[in-house]
Amino acid sequence: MVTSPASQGPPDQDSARQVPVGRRLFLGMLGLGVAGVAFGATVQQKVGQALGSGLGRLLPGGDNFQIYSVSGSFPQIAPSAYRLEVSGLVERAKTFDLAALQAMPPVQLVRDFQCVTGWRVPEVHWEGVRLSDILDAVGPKPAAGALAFESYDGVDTESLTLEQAKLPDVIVAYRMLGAPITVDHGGPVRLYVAPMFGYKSLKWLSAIRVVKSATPGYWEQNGYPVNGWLDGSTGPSSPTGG
Ligand SMILES: Nc1nc2c(c(=O)[nH]1)N[C@H]1C(S)=C(S)[C@@H](COP(=O)(O)O)O[C@H]1N2
Ligand SMILES: [Mo]
Repeated sequence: MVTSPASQGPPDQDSARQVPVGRRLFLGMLGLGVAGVAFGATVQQKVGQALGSGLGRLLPGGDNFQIYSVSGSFPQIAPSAYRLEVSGLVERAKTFDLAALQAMPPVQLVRDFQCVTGWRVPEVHWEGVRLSDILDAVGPKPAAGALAFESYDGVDTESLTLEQAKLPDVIVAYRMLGAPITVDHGGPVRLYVAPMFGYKSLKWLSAIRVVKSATPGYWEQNGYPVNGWLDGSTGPSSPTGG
């Protein structure tokens, strides 16, 4: 599964975990020409430990994700140090810590996770809070039309229109695969945009800026389709064919 041609049989969890993460990452980057994918030895070691920690046994089907980091690093944020800053065109800018997010009404989703490069993980469990609940807490101003997302990695960015952000299956997630989100998967908190391809689900989410209109994110600037909808449609906001 690490080389992930669709023709391969069921992935072997143990051999998958033994493949150095730098290699997994490199494979994921082929064709994009993205720079800065080199890993420091320490990071590789830490990630190796994370991957060897038994994640694959938490769920039937296992953790068949490929691990991505365009910055070449995995930000280590202690849960107690985590902050999500929400600002911009809002009535009440707010900073949420992990406890504040966990005190909000939780939502659970079980969906297939799909990267545009072709790999897919069936029935991944997620838990977090609706982005729409966070928006309700800050009160977008009338001029607000989109959201810009920032990562603790300082490199990856994403965007959604305000309308997309209000969909009930767009969440700020703090659990994934039946456990708190691990560092390699973008923990303590990442975005999970269920109706779109994986690149929209920004890891190590640090800030949400409410803005007037959407600016293409990192992956879109590197050639990924701005249309991130999994079903290839133009989405609920504009009927297919429009
Ligand atoms: N900060 C950050 N978020 C990211 C990425 C990344 O490189 N950096 N890669 C994206 C892509 S292309 C995919 S498919 C998923 C992969 O999630 P995973 O690394 O947990 O498997 O994360 C997305 N979010
Ligand atoms: Mo991806």
